[in-house]
Formats: sequence, structure tokens, C-alpha cells
Amino acid sequence: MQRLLYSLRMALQAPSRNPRTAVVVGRLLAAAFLVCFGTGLYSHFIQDPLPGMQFLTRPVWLYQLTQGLHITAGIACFPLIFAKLYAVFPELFQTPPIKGFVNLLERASIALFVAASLMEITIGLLNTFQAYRFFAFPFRQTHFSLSFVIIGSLAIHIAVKLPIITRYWSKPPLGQENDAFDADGQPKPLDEPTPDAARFPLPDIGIGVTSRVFAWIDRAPQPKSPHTSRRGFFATIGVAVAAVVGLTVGQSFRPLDFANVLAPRKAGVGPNALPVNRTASAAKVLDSAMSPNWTLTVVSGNKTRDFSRAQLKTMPQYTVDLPIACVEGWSQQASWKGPRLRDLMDSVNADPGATVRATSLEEGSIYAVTEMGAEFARDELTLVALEVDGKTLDIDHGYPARMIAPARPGVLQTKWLTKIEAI
Ligand SMILES: Nc1nc2c(c(=O)[nH]1)N[C@H]1C(S)=C(S)[C@@H](COP(=O)(O)O)O[C@H]1N2
Ligand SMILES: [Mo]
Repeated sequence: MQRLLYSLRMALQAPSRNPRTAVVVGRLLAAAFLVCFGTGLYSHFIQDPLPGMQFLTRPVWLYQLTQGLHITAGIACFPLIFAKLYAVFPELFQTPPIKGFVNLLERASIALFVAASLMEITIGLLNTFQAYRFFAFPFRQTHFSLSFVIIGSLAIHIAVKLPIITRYWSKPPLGQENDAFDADGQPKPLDEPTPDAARFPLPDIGIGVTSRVFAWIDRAPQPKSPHTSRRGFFATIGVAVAAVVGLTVGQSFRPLDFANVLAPRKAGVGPNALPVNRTASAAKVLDSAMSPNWTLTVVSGNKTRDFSRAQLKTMPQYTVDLPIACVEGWSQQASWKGPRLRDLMDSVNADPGATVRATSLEEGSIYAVTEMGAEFARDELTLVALEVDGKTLDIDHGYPARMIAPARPGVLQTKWLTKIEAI
């Protein structure tokens, strides 16, 4: 067994599989993970704030930016994580497989880290294609919990590997040598004692099969030029990252929309030339939203007022340019028109510090009821929108009225409003 592991490990040696590569790719991956973690926490808490939390309402594209970064960095993790696994793959066949208790913990934390990361980016990617509606588990809670498993095991991994990380962090000037790089700038392999396994006698089951397998593994061809193949390796990673990012980032970054061929949403496609997340028919609001008896009920304490759409139009109307920035990564700018939320709340003498709860005509959906803190509810850009881009709101975009507020995730821009209340 030891002999097999050793042979496999030797056969898998390649110039790009060295500690320096592992450190360089590891740095990029760690940066991408930290961007995802930070922006993910922001997205989580803006949707589920802890008591007393407040959020920035400017710049209006703040959430568009953080969530765009989240999805883009997450997508970049795919090629990076495979590159990293490729670079350290021979380590899987370490001899002996477990060198002691600490080594066992280390390997277990890496196994956990790899499994959790692959799961995390996979369900995240599926989510950008709206697959979460089919998940058998709650996407957001799972994605959130896994992120702590990842960051925790990553911290352990970095702590354990710190000596290697610092050793291979930077190259000495060309022509100089240190204990990690030779004068050519070639990383030296980690100095491990020659495994005893190499001296193990070849096991055999009697008919020469195993020794033939070993001979075959041991003869694996060795690449010629370390420089070229390492350059090729990094070029491949670079092209792969640029491709997956370049072909999707247009979903959150409008100027690159032309190159967005992989991401699910296109700018300008849909009713009112805006993508739709959930249609009126999927939300089963076709009748209630078109009802001539529709009113928006505004409540504070025991004071209640009902506004018809015509009455909402007689209030001072404002036009604001705000993006819809979906948690799934796509976003699109539009010009919204309608009364300010704060004017409506003032009409029932709501406390300016109150949280506002918005209820949709839609029933039985987690998107049907949302809450916003006073910083958003009192903001002059927060509207109960009746029009978009100069036209009556399409029913798929929330007719008769929808919420639109700056720097908020799309999921909180409640469509088909029926009630808003100070709580
Ligand atoms: N009532 C209700 N409002 C909703 C949703 C929903 O499913 N139901 N989806 C939200 C999500 S996830 C997004 S991204 C935006 C999308 O707005 P749009 O469909 O007008 O583009 O609406 C939000 N408002
Ligand atoms: Mo969304």
C-alpha cells in the first residue's frame, strides 16, 4: 500500500505541481473566498438584520456592487479551486497516509474544506440560474452556514501551512537563491525525507500483475521544461478565470452586457424592457392585481388609510433612477415614478423611526412580506412605484404598485403591494 501511494505520488509529479504554485493559486483563492464571505455576510444581514442593525442607503448601487462582486468572485472560484486541487493532487498519496494526530486533523480539515467549498460554489451557481426553487433544503441558510465551515477550516488550513506559505510567498531577485527558490527562480521542492516506501519490496499476488502495474506507474513520462509548463499552467488558469468571469459579469456590470452569454439574464429583455424574476402568473396575482377595487392600505397603530391607484397618483410624484439588483447576480437600472414611501407613512402619522412592513398580494411566498428599517423607509429615493421608464408598471413588474428603494437587494423590492404598515 505504502509503495503504491509512493509510486502514484512520484508519477504525478509535474513542474506546476509545487508548493509555490499551491501558494500562488491559494492566495487568489483565499482572496476570492474573503470577497465572497464579506459580501455574503452583507447580503445576509441586509435581508435578516440583527436588532439595531442599520445599513447604508448610498451609493444607490451599493448592493448591486457587493452582490455583483459576490457572484463574480464565486464564479472565479471554479477554475481557481480546480487549479489548486490539481497543484496539490499528489499530496493525496502522501506516505504514510496519516503521519500522526495533528496530521490527521489537518487532512480532515482539508477534506472538509474542499467538500464544503465545492458544495458552496455549486449551489451558489445553481442559484444564479434560479435552481433554488427546486432545492430540497433552504438555500440561503445552507449557503450561510456552509460559509462558516469554509472560513473556519480555511483558517485552520492557513495556520497549519503558514511555514510553507511564508517560505514560498515571494521569490528572491533573479540570480539569487534562498531556501525556497534556486537562482533560476525555480521553486525548490519541500524537503521531505525520502520515504521509506520507495524501498519497500514490490508486493505481488503471484502472477506478476501488481509488479507490472507498478512498473507502468513508475514509467509515467516526466514533463520536459519546467518553465514552459508552469507558464502554460498559469496561462490556462488566467484564461479560464477571464472566460467564466468575462462571459457572465455583464449580468451585473452593464457595459459588458454584450459579452454576457453564460449568465441567465440579459439586460433589456422582458416586459418594460426589464428582466422579470417572478411573473404575476407564477405568483397567482393576475386577478387580484387587475382588480378595479385594488387599494393600498397604509397602517400605523390604529390609524388606517386606503389609497386607490388614482389617489396615489394625485400625491406628489417623484422620479428616481435605481437598479434592481437581484441576489442571483443580475441587475438592471431603471427609472421609477410614484409617491415617496415616507409621504405615505406620514399620512397616517407613523413614527419616523419605525420599521415598515410591506405585504404583497402574493400569498404563501417567502417574498410576500418584507421589512425595511427607517433608514430606507425615510429615504427620499424610496418610492411606491407606479411607473417604470415612463410607462405604467407591467403586471410582471408589480402593477398596481411595487416598492423600490436604494441600495437594497432585489428580493426586498416587493411587487404587487397591498399593505404597508409601521411596526
Ligand atoms: N411579491 C413578490 N415580490 C418580489 C418577488 C417575488 O417573488 N414576489 N421577487 C423579488 C426578486 S427576487 C427580485 S430580484 C425582484 C425582481 O423584480 P422584477 O421581476 O420586476 O425585475 O422582485 C422582487 N419582488
Ligand atoms: Mo431576486
